[in-house]
Parts: sequence; structure tokens; C-alpha cells
Amino acid sequence: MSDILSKLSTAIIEGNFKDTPGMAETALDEGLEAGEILNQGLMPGMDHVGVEFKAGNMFVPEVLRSARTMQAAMDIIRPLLAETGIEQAGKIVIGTVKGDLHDIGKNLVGMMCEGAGFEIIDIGKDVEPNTFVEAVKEHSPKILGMSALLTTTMRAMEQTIKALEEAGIRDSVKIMIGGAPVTQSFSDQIGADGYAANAASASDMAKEFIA
Ligand code: B1M
Repeated sequence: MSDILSKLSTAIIEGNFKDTPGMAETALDEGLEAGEILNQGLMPGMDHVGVEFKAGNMFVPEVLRSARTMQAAMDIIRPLLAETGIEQAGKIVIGTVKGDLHDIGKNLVGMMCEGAGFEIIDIGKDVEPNTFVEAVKEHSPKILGMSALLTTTMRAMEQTIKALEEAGIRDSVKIMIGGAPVTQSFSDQIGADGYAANAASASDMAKEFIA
């Protein structure tokens, strides 16, 4: 791996969001392609963060810092990725369900999945079932992600899946759910395709969905 790519990986792991945009620019000045920077510099760094988070060696504030660093680097290379037509892993529409204002976990999941190469369409928090339906129709994502942090709002996930069924588009997407009160058995009960306990698992699951 070139020196600058390995420096970028380390910067992601260390959450060095101040220096990373400059490093991404240096990598481009050295003639590296945006895709190489993403796949061989940024993503290995974020993969490492995911592994360490799952193992309990990194904690939420550190992961947020790494995710912010990833975003800062992505801001530099994203326009070039689009220009060169580098294919992303696919689109994920993600939101926090109706009645629920908690979005920190959802944002983290979005950032980890962006780090894994997905294009994230974040439709925010307190999202009505029909707004999810409209977003799926508009963006044709491969994956729909729903987050809920309240026991009282978990049911909105089921309502959203029903709304997708009624619109005849349920089978056009894989549905991933998560949030502190959500469990695998709840996911099975409401007919989601998968439950992820944390952002690193969510990113792994998204990759499995499209494999
Ligand atoms: Co609220 N809140 N809150 N809150 N809040 C909790 C969730 C609560 C457990 C606190 C408590 O009582 N101990 C409790 C819920 C109880 C329950 O229903 N079981 C609670 C309550 C009751 C409330 C209010 C009702 C309080 C009130 O007003 N009386 C109110 C509800 C407002 C509403 O939503 N309508 C409320 C409000 C708020 C704030 C607005 C003040 C704020 C949210 C700010 C924001 O998000 N922008 C807030 C916060 C910060 C919390 C706690 C303290 C922290 C949540 C958090 O961000 N965790 C929380 C207590 C706690 O968890 N210790 C609490 C960090 C985050 C990284 O983790 O969100 O779990 P988490 O996300 C993880 C995983 O769950 C998973 O990956 C993430 C990263 O690893 N994950 C997914 C999440 N979404 C996923 C989606 C996926 C896959 C994985 O696929 C798509």
C-alpha cells in the first residue's frame, strides 16, 4: 500500500478529521484515483474501526470521531467518484421511525455503511411510514434501514413494512432494523430481513445483503 493510503487508514482509525481532507487532496495530487483512495485507504480504516468496536476495544465517541473523519475525506473524493463513475455498493435509505427523535445511532449506522461504500439517503427522524414508501419509490435503494429507540415507536417499523406491502414494493428492498429495544425475534415477528445490534454489524449485514 502506498504511504499516503496507509496514512489515510491510520487517520480514520485515530479520528483525525482535521488533517484527513488535506491527506485526501495529497493522495489525489500524487495521481491516485478516487476509487483507490476509498477502497485502499478509507475503507480499510473504517473496517478496522468496525472490528475494534465490535470487540469492545473502541467506544461510541471514538467511532463517531472516525465516522466524522470518514465524512471529511468523502467530501473531498465524492465528486470525483461520481465523475469517474465508480460504482458504489448500492443505495441505502435510512431513517428513524415515526414518533421517534433519536438519531445518533441511525447517523452512526449511516456513516459506517457509507464507509463500506454505500450511498446513504438519510430521510431523517420521526419518519412516517408513507414517507419511507415514497423514498423507496423515488430512490430504488437496495436496502431500507429503520431505527427506533423507544419501545413505543418500535411498532412503527411494523406499520412501515405493512405500508411497503400495501404499495407492492416490499420485496424490492432488504429491510434492516435496529435500535436499543429492537431484537432479532422482533425483527422475525414483523417480517424484516435482519436486525443489527450496532453500527459495525449493520455495515456487515448491508454487505451480506448485496453479496
Ligand atoms: Co431518549 N430515551 N428520550 N433522548 N435517550 C432513551 C432511548 C432511554 C432508554 C433513556 C432511559 O430512560 N434510560 C428512554 C427509552 C425507554 C424505552 O422506551 N425503552 C428514552 C426516553 C424515554 C426518551 C423520552 C421519551 C424522554 C422524555 O421526553 N420523557 C424522549 C422521547 C423523544 C422522542 O423520541 N419522541 C427522549 C428524548 C431524547 C433526546 C432528544 C433528549 C435525546 C436524543 C437526541 C438525538 O438522538 N438527537 C435522547 C437520548 C440522547 C437518549 C439516550 C441517553 C442515548 C441514545 C443514544 O444516542 N445512544 C438513551 C439512553 C441510552 O441509550 N443510554 C435514551 C447512543 C447511540 C450510538 O446508540 O441509539 O442505541 P443507539 O444506536 C446503536 C444501536 O442501537 C444500533 O447501532 C447504533 C450504533 O452502534 N442501531 C441500529 C441504532 N439504529 C440502528 C439501525 C440499524 C441497525 C442498528 O439498521 C437500520
